[in-house]
Parts: sequence; structure tokens; C-alpha cells
Amino acid sequence: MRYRSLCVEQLELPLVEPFETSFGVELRRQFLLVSVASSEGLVGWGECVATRDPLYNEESTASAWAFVQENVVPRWRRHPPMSVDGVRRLMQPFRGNRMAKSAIEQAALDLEARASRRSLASWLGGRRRRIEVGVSVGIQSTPTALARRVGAYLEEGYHRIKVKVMPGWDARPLAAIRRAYPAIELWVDANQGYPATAVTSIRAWAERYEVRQVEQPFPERALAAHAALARNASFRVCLDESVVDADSLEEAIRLRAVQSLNVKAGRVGGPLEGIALARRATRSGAVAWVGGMLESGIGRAHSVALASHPVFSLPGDISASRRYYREEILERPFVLNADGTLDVPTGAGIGVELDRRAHRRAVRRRRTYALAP
Ligand code: OSB
Ligand code: MG
Repeated sequence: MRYRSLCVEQLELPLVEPFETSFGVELRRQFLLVSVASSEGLVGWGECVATRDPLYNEESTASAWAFVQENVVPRWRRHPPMSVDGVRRLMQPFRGNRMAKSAIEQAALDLEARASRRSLASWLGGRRRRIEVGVSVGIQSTPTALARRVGAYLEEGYHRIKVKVMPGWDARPLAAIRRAYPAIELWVDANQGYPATAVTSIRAWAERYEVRQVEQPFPERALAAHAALARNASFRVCLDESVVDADSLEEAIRLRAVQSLNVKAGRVGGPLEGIALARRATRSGAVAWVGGMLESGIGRAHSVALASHPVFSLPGDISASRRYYREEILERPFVLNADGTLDVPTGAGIGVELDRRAHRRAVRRRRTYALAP
């Protein structure tokens, strides 16, 4: 592959409704798209899931943009890579900045698959034609409002519901859901919101309301607390923020702190690392599944391709476009099938195309960096 240029764009898209978690509320999503062009004129796309403010982890749209401009582009020009592997090697010496690295790797992967006229899903080793998906429901004003929201998603065809919880928003909202829907597959995600002393109380409400999976209740470094919660529990303990690389996963496995792994390409530095970590988790007896960061169509297409890989065995946090955005930036938005699945695109690369007008309306800043003369 001969790489000609790299383009970074900052976009802003209003969400259909505010998304509230234990760490904050998002009303409009600010994010970056990275595209890489080949000298043959093909273009590959990736999405950087860092947010405006560094609340989920330490990265932000500003830090990601600076990393690409100040570190990746200069090194790329000094040591021009020839393949996806070369692109990964060039970024490898730099610490952290995983969401920025992931966006660049995604763009290089999309370009590679497009050049070989294959779908990225099959290029990654994916075999599914449809992937099972669920929905992640933010914190609502009242338990009744939450149960109503859950009801609407069930009606649309989602049959795995994950609700955001935090101290003061757990037992009552879960009771409201269970009263209305006694049999649904119910997960929770706390985004590190509880102190390690909450093990006993979390276990009590999770068992009482038959929660099947508890995601990242404790701080990133509190692996022992996750292990304590998992001991003899009727639910799986799932890690998200705690696992950012092979070492953090190894430690979690050693301590028995992980029965389920939420894999987000952005959090771990790229889709290929995501597959590697999912393989390792699976070998330890855990299950792996693809998480989400409220992606636009580009990031969603990458998540769908990733989730088509057989290493992932639970429904992903990859809902239809309209669950997030009134106006998707794709020509053809992702639509939920009646059986609670999304189709894996079969076209070359990520298999989706930008809607040029919707895309233009969402772009706030753009800069192109030449990579070769
Ligand atoms: O913790 O999984 C998370 C969204 C933003 C930041 C963190 C998380 C989430 C979600 C939404 O749960 C998943 C989705 O994109 O539907
Ligand atoms: Mg999570």
C-alpha cells in the first residue's frame, strides 16, 4: 500500500436524547473521523471515540488530534509504512493514546480491505452475516420513565437490555424494570461509580433482580473488588475500563476478576488488539463481546465488522443508527432486524458510504496531512 495523505476531521452530532452515566451527561457527541488515502485514490475511514471532555478515560478529541498531528504524522513521514502492520508498528513506541491509535488503525484496515475488494468483516476473520445486538440505556429521571424506555426498546426488537446504574440509581430502577418485564435479559453498567465497599449491596440487588451481568462497578484499578464480587455470584462480572492492554487483562484473569470482557477497539488501541484480547479472555473461560461508545456510522460499521468475528459470543452494545442520531452520516443507516440483529455489510471495507451532505453538515474542522510527495 502506498499511503498518500491522512485527514482528520472534527464532527458534532446531536443525540436523539441525552445519554447519562455515572460520569456525566452527553447531549451532542463531539468526535473525530480519520481517513487515509492511497496513491490509487482509495480512502479508508476510522472513528476516534474520545469525547470532548476526558470523562470516560483520559483521552479527549483535543488530545487525540494533537497526538495524530504532533506524533503520528511526523513519524509516518520519517518512516513510511507499507501496510496495516507497518502503521501499527509506527505507532507502537508511543504510550497510551489508544483511541487515537485505534481510529488510525481502523482507517488503514478499511483501506486495506477496500483495496483487496473484500469486506473488512471477512478480512478480520468474521463469519457471521448478522450480529446480535442489545441496547444500553442511560440514567433516566424516574424508575417509571426508565421502565417505559426499556419497554419501547423491547418493542423495537432489542432483547438484551443494559442499564446504567450508580449509587442511588440501582435497586429501585431495577425493581421497576423487573415488575414490568420479569423475564428479559438484563445487564447493568456502573462505569466505575461504586466504592470497593459496595460489594455486598451490589450483590444483593443484582441477585434479587436477576441481573445477568454487572459491568465495571468499581474503579479501574480495583481488580480485587471485582474478584470479590464475582466469587460465587449468580451473575458475570464484566470489565470495561479496567482492561486496556494484555497486561491489565492478564492481571484481571490471574485475580479471577473477569468473567466477561467488553471489547471496544478504541479503549485497547485498535480492532486487532481487541481480537487478541478477546481470544485471551476466552481461553481463560470468560466470554467476550463488542461494546460501544455512541459511535457514528463509521465507528458503528467497524464495530459490526469486529462483532462478526466468532470470538465474540454475547450481543454487542451496537444498536441501530436511530437509537443514537436523528441524522446518521451514512447513505444507508444501520437498521435493526426483527430478530434483534444488524446485518453485516458485504461491500468492500467497512461496506458503508458517507452521506456527503449529512457528513458536511456535521464537520466542524478538517485538516489534511500529506504523507508522501
Ligand atoms: O461504558 O459501555 C460504556 C457509552 C459511552 C461511554 C461508555 C459506555 C457507553 C455505553 C453505550 O454503554 C454503548 C453504545 O454505544 O450503545
Ligand atoms: Mg461500560
